Amino acid sequence: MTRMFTDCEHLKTIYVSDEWSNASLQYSGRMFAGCNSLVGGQGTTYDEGHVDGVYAHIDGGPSNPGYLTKRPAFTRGDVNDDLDITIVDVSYLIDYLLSSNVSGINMSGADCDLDGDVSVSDVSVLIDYLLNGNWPEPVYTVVGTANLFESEWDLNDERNNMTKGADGIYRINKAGWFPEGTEIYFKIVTNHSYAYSWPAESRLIYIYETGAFSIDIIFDPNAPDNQKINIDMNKIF
Ligand SMILES: [Ca+2]
Ligand SMILES: [Ca+2]
Repeated sequence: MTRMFTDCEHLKTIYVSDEWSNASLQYSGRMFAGCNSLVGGQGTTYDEGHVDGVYAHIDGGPSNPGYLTKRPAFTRGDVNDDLDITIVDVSYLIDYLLSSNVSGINMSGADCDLDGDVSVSDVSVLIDYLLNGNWPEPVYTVVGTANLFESEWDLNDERNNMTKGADGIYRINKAGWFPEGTEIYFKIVTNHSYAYSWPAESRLIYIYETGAFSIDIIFDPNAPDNQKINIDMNKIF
């Protein structure tokens, strides 16, 4: 792989799968020489002191820098899985809807409205995205046990839709009186579907002491999975 990417000065990203390894790389002199625009998946930038195959691995950030980027399992809207979102994806999506032939289709990427299903509504969402560069605002709903949420695990109960704040964080407040030992379970779902929902199982709110409580459920869709949900609970009396 000597000089494999030498002077590819416009090359920004090199995608590889999890399977990639540089362990058996023998000849890699100047592999990345002159790749001034290259950036690894964790932000490692080109360094002329590291142009051979030592950096030919998935970027691990400052502690384990590399020039490569792990290929995502899917990219929203990239129906044909070529890492680009274009009008070609619309035609792949329509072909799939007409033929039900999944070959060449990344079904997760094709679910443009994130409702867990590939249907004609994904076509209009994808066309909108291509025209204006934005995906529609998702609807986040808390679904759970009726002791707090009034309905039992109902994906479509509008009363449990969360409200987005100016800070981009979604919130909902619920209140009720509960005897000690009450168990309240919930999940937060996207666009009335479990396809994108947190946490993976469900979250428990356990009432340790009989009383009336005000419970704020706070959701940050951009936080890492284990930090998306916060609960702020106050005993009123
Ligand atoms: Ca594509
Ligand atoms: Ca869909």
